[in-house]
Amino acid sequence: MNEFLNKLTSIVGPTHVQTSGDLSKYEQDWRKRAKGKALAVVSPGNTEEVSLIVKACLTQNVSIVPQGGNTSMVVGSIPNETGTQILLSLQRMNKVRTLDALNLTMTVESGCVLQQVQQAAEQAGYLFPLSLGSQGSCTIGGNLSTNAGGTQVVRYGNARELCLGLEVVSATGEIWHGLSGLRKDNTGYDLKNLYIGSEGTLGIITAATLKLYPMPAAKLTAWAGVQSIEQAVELLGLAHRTLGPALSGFEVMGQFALSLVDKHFPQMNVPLWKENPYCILLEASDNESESHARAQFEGLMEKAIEAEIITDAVIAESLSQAKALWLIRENITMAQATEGLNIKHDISIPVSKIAPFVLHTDALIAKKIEGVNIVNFGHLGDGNLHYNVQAPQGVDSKQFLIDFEHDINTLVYDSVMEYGGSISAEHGVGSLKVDTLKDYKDPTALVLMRSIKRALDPQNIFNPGRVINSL
Ligand code: FAD
Ligand code: 2HG
Ligand code: ZN
Repeated sequence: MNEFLNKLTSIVGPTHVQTSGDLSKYEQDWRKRAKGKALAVVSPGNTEEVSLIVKACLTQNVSIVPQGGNTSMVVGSIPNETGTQILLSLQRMNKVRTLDALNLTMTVESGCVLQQVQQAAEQAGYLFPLSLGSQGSCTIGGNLSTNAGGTQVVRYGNARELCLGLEVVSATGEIWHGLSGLRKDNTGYDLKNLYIGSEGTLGIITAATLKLYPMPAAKLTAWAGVQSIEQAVELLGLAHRTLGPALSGFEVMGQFALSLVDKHFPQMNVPLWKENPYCILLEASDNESESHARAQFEGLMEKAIEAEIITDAVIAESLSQAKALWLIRENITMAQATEGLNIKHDISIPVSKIAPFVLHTDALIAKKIEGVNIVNFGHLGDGNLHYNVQAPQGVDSKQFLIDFEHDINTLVYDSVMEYGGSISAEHGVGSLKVDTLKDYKDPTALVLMRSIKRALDPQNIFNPGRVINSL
């Protein structure tokens, strides 16, 4: 093994192969659901180094766990406990390579932090719309590998839809130069879309060409209270009809989720939560003007109040007020983490079935566990709920997971299937949902997925055991 580590050192330099000291930021997932042990943490500085590392690992049959910002929700980016895998951190590969204003694209290395990509686009006068609560730490490589969603999908699509080309190191260590900025290219199988969403199991993404958009002339943000999940869905329909393509964000937040923000971040002054079972955060992005956007937005709110869909609303009057409203939404995850572990479900349901799903599933869970709390919030505009289940007041959250995680998962995912949904909308499968996927994914799809894995990674060198665990 020493010879192998020397080989890695000769590729990336001695300071970029770590085998001792505190490596917990690479070896432990942020929710502290699992901790692994790496043979070494290796941090390449360019694509050629990644290629040489993969070739070295192939000769020794050492598997590789790629990692960006390690913000995975599903324990996808840490090594297992064996101490035999290398952790490949892409964080040093963080250059913006080019920005092509006429083609509306930028090409960045995969270790660029999402916020850095957004800022580079903004400095050139453009918008890169992918937007997540973790944007200060997650990387674009991680976003593409998980096909991340976030809060702007209703208008711009998820990470897949924002990517035009990739550079990837394959499982033979070859470099696929696929950084095209083309919007049309029908020359065979869509390799880019195989790698996107593959969670590091098929290849290492080293760079990407991303779509840029003109900066909207105006953005408007509102916070509204509704009395039921049915009314939340009704408001979404009205927002689509009134705003058309200007609707750029539509988030739902249940009362218990907001009570956690109020409890752990009282300085945030959460509006309207005490008197409404759900609140909605709406955003419109307009390409015409502030006055046009405001007139349209205020029209929507008036209609919604007249039709008694919403009880009350606050429209942000300044950028800082809008930011403050978004900060409340983005901090629901941290408020949950402060409260203690809960059972997370990142689910997708057709929008038309969201209300019946929530009513049905809420009732089943309440019947099963007295006093249980449901942290229900998420990207309603995309039919994506974070339907998380929290221990009743006074019950230890770790013990709650030991006692109920399996049964609650079965209850929630069975219900998701009944309503035509998916067990992962945006966070992916990682390790946490591998077994669940086997039970809920179409069996033919699983066979095809295994064939793809065997064809592209015959030695099972990339992130083994994630997404699919038996080949
Ligand atoms: P990591 O966690 O490091 O890795 C994720 C997966 O991608 C792993 O399987 C890893 O092996 C693989 N991978 C990473 N980089 C590469 C690469 N270059 N090549 C190949 N494989 C690679 N997710 C959403 O979708 N929407 C949200 O709204 C959202 N909000 C969040 C809010 C908070 C506060 C937090 C903590 C997380 C949130 N997430 C969200 C989850 C997470 O941020 C995303 O999954 C993100 O895309 C992961 O990026 P990362 O760089 O941290 O990847
Ligand atoms: C979000 O939308 C994230 O804020 C996190 O996807 C969801 O905490 C969660 O369950
Ligand atoms: Zn989310």
